[in-house]
Amino acid sequence: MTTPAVPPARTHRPRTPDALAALAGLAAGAVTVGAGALVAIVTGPSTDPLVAVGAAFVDATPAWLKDAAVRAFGTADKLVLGIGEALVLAGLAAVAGVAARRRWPVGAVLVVALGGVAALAATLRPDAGTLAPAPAVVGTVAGLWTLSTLVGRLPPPPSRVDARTDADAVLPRPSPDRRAFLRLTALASVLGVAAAVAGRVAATGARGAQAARSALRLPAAARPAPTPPPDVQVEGVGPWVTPPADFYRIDTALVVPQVDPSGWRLRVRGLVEQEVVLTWDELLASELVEAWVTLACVSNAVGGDLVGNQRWLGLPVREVLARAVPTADADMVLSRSVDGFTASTPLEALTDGRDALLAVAMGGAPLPPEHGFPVRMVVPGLYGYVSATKWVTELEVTRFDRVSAYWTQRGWSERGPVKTQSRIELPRRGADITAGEVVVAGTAWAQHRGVERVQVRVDDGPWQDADLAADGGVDAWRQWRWTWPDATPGDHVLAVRAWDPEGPQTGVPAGVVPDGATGYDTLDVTVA
Ligand SMILES: Nc1nc2c(c(=O)[nH]1)N[C@H]1C(S)=C(S)[C@@H](COP(=O)(O)O)O[C@H]1N2
Ligand SMILES: [Mo]
Repeated sequence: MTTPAVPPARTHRPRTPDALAALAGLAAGAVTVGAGALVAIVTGPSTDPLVAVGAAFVDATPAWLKDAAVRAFGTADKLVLGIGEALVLAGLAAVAGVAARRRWPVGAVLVVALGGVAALAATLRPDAGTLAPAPAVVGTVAGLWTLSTLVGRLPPPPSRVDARTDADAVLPRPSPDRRAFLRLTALASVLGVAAAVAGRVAATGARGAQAARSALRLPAAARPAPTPPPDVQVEGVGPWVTPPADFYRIDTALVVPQVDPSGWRLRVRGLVEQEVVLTWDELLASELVEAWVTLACVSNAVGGDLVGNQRWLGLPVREVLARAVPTADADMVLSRSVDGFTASTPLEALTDGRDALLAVAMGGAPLPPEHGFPVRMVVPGLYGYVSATKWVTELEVTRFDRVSAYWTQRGWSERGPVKTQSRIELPRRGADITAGEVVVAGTAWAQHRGVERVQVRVDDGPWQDADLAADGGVDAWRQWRWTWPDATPGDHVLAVRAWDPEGPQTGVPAGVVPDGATGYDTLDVTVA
């Protein structure tokens, strides 16, 4: 490519300054985000303009869209949201740059409007302090200043000058002015991005909570969980105990809340005779119990993997409720997390003797930050969205007819008992299968009721009983195995169903909204 000796043709002239103005807009956008992230180191990660706007977006998400996002992206939904937000912001920043060169007030108003949205979003967060809008305000000021500095170095738009001077004003390619502009723009962009990264790292590294977590020595359980018999595990089926690192993560938190246990409190209030405040030290000094509980997400599709089994250590919720003494008219406990998420749990499920816990440990170690450190709820038999509040700080004893929880306000059912389900894990999808004996196996769950029986069906044949693996407890899932004695060459469809004490799971297909999917998990196989 050669540089034309003659200035570019007329049609190029208006485009070049616009392209440069768009770059100026992008640089100003980067500075805005970076300055905001730096201020958010002080004011808290949830006040970061990008985080605050993303969180407001998440909170405004109706059930069907959340469902679609989880279905399409699984637990990468947050990453996808972040990328989408960055792309939208980049587009708007480029537009602001172009507008600012043509008519400065238009560009400036656009920047201020964007900053205003971020400031408002940060202010409306449930955990917002008085300084919540500060990152957005400081970011907007820094962005405006960057934009005016950069755009001021560009030639004015054609409408402001006559055609002749405009032609002269276009910066020729090798011009020192143009190079200085590009250098300045690049510098602003790099500084902005670096500040954004530094701010994010500093905010999520929140040393208080992390250090406290690594220094933590957990007390022994007053009632340890039974050691599961080795034959809870069927060979080839996913692990009966889900490693914490593989445990599904579902929540609305764009940045993992960093809660320092030394400042943690659980307040029990509402329809109680006596308000109770529980500190971290009091919690650890209590008689803690341990239980195997399989946690499931209401967004888990039939055959899906938003379900996991673990050993939880914690204080039974009924113990703190007993100290508070709920009044006779109460029928629900609204648990609330530091980030404002709420779940509505029937009071009965917390007091009927099941192992509903204020859990502090998972698999013998303090809760991982993304699974609720320092304290979360775990209630056997209920989907996570109505029971498993992570980073929990408040229990409001109340009534279903008075308040509704986070997901109920967005179209999900106010109650969410786990539906009996089963899935096929062997043969693996796409595996080569030869005629003769074929092992079919998988997992079934009916938390707090228990899996009584699992059956497999080949094509339109009769349901046949599978062997159940050892029972690891009524609140945990159960593996199963069936030997298909005479798989014949050709295409077949395998289906599975589990039974709880009330009978077989329903085969009627239903989606996850509003209270969990139903239907049989099936597997298409080709036998060679
Ligand atoms: N604070 C908070 N707790 C929460 C949620 C949330 O969005 N915020 N999501 C709930 C949902 S929908 C589920 S399924 C479980 C998932 O817990 P896990 O991420 O530890 O698997 O957490 C529950 N607790
Ligand atoms: Mo969930």
